[in-house]
Amino acid sequence: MSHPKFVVVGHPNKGKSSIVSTLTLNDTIAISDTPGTTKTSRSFYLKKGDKIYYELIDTPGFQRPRKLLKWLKSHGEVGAVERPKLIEKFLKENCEGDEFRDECELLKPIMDGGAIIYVVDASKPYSSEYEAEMEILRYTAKPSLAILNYIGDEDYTKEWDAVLGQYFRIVKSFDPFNSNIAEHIDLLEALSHVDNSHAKEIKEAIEVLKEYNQELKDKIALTIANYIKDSLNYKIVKKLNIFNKDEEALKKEFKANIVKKERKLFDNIKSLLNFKHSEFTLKSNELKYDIFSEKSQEIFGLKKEKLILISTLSSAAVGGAIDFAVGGHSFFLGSLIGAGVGFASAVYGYDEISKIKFIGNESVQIGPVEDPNFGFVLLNRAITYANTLLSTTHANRKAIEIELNSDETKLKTLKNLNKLHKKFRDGKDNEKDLQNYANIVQKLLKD
Ligand SMILES: Nc1nc2c(ncn2[C@@H]2O[C@H](COP(=O)(O)OP(=O)(O)O)[C@@H](O)[C@H]2O)c(=O)[nH]1
Ligand SMILES: [Mg+2]
Repeated sequence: MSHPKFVVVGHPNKGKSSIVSTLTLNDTIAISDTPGTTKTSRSFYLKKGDKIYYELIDTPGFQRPRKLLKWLKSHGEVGAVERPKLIEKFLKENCEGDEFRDECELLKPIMDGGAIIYVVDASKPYSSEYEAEMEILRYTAKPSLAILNYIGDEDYTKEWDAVLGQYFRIVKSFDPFNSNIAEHIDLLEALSHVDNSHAKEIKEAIEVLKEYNQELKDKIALTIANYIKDSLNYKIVKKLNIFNKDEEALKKEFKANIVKKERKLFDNIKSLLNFKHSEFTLKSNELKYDIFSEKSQEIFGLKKEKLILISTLSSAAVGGAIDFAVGGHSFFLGSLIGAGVGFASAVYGYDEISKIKFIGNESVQIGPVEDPNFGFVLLNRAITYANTLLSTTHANRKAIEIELNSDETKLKTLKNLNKLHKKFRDGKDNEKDLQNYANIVQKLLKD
C-alpha cells in the first residue's frame, strides 16, 4: 500500500509552508512573508528509517483562480463524474506556458492522488476571492480538509466556518507555530477520516509519531543525565610548574569548560529535535547569565530552605556552601606556594571554584564543584532549554526566546537528585544511577 499524500494549497502567504514544516518536523523549508517564496511544488516526508509514513506536498498557492474557474465554467454545466476529467483537460491544455504555472503546480499532485489540505488565515476576514479556489478544488472531487491558521491576532473563525463547511468535510484549527505533539496527532486523526483509503497508514503514522516522541524524550533525558554527571565530576589537575602560579587563569579555564559543556548539550538537544536552522536565543532571557553568576544561582538554583530540607547538611553548612559564585575571594596562589603551603587539600572562603587543592607538592586540582546547588543550577538550565525546544514547532524561525521552566519538583524528587548529584561528584555512581537520573529528568520534560 502506498503512503498517504496531502497536497497543501491555498492563497499565498497563509502558512502553507509553515504547516508542512511542522507536520514533517523539518525546519529547512522556506518560510517567508514575501508571497511567492514557494515557487514549485515540493514533497516533504515524515520518515523513519527508509519507511515513509506520509508525504506533504508544499505548493505555491493559487495565482489566477478566477481565470481558471472561468475556463472551467466555459465548458458549461458538467456533472459530478465529469468534473475531475475537466481538470485533467485543463492540465493537458494549459500547463505549457507561464500563465497558470502555480495552478498547474498545485493541481497536478492532487490529480495524482493526493488529498487536499486547504489553508486559510482565519485572523483575516473571509472574502469572495477565496470562493474561486474552493470551487476549483471541488472540481477535483478529492478528499479534503480545511485548516484555519491564525497569523494575526484577530479572529474570524465564525465567518470562515460558515463558508468552509460548505466545501470541506472537516474544518480544523491548527497553529503551526505553537502546536504540541497531541495537536499534531489530533490533526492526523482528522486526516485519517478525510482520506479513508489511507486510514490504516495514517494510524500507523500516529503510532510512530508517539513512539518517536517518547524515544526523543528518553534520548534528551539521557543526554542531560550524562552532561550533569560529567559537569559535576569535572576537575582540572595541573602540575604546579605548568600552572604558572595563576589562580585566575585556572578558574577561568575551569568555568569556560563547564560553559562549553552546556553549549554542547544545547547543540545536542537542538539536533536531537531536528532543528537545523532555527535560532534559539539565550541573549534576552535568564539563560544569558553566566552559569556561575549569582543571578543564575538565584534563578535556577534551589532556595536555601529547600536545600536544607533535602540535604543532610546543617543550615550553617549550606549557608556557607551555597554561594558558589565567583565572588570577591581571590588570592594569588604564588604567594601561597611561596608561603610553603603543601598539603592535600584546602578550602578558601565561599568561592567553590577557588577550592584549589594541592596534591602532594607537585600538582593542583580545581573542581569538582562541591556546592550542593551547583547540580540544580545546571539541571534547571538544561530543562529550561529542552522544554522550550520541545514546545517549539519547526515552522517557528524567529529567534525563539527560551522560557523559564517553572519549578514544581517535589521534595522527594529533589532529595533523590541531590543524592545522585553527590554520587556523580564523587565518581561513585554506576550505570543504574545514570539511568535513574535520566528517568527523573524524563518526567521533568514537557510532552
Ligand atoms: N505568528 C504566526 N505567523 C505565521 C503562522 N503561520 C505562518 N506565519 C507567517 O506567515 C508568513 C507566511 O508563511 P508561509 O508558511 O511561508 O506561507 P505560505 O506562503 O502559505 O507557504 C511567514 O512570515 C510566517 O512566519 C502562525 O501560525 N503564526
Ligand atoms: Mg510557501
